[in-house]
Amino acid sequence: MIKKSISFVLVSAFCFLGASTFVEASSPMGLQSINPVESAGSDARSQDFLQNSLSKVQHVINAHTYTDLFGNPRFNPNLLVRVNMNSLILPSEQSIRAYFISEDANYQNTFGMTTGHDFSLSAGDQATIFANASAPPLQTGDFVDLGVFDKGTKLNFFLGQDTASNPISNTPDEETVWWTNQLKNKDGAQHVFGIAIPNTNLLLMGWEDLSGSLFGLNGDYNDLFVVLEGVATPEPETYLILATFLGFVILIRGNKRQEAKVKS
Ligand SMILES: [Ca+2]
Ligand SMILES: [Ca+2]
Ligand SMILES: [Ca+2]
Repeated sequence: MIKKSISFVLVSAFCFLGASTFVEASSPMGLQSINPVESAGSDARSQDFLQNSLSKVQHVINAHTYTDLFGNPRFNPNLLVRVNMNSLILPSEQSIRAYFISEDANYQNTFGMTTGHDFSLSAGDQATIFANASAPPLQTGDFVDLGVFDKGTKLNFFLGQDTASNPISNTPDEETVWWTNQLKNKDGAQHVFGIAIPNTNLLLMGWEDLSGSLFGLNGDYNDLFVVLEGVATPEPETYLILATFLGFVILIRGNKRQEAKVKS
């Protein structure tokens, strides 16, 4: 009887401890975490983020979110403010941290990263940042220290679609793993919009978790909002702007030529 109550107390104590520590999905796709997730406000740097930066981040999210015909919010920053997420190259040595902001996703996605030209995910790699990028278990302001990266390092981020809901059966087959480098996506679609938060060293990412064949041009890009701290602002998506501009020029020229033909 005494033994039973002792074990009961032990089990209760264990459950209590379990509830107070962070609950994470176990290694989705066989990947390991880069560093543990730490609670919002648990050090001076993250307190500063909550007090001085979070409102700016939320302002930027709201400023670039509109309601579509079905009443659903869509995050869709225009081309002038989007940064080129395929050129996250560090201009100097940086200590980088990722903050979870929010998610509006039915899937339980995995957020992670690689560096350089490495877009392969193999079991055992230390690649996950938020193994389950869902709230709960995450709360706004929870963060992961990604480490200190050398000048010139190229950062690649990915979102694994629903890989946290059944981590055991998932393998890194990469069919529905979406990268900051659009060319690495099996559906060929862009899955992330990035915006630099003005007057800060913060970069906001808004992710779309559905395959491009399903969302078409109407992704809501709010399936995960993450902020990177310590990443200097990359170039804007100028190549897209330039391409659009050239498209217009060709169109106008083409029309003028046709007009000239009709007149002649
Ligand atoms: Ca969710
Ligand atoms: Ca979506
Ligand atoms: Ca969504």
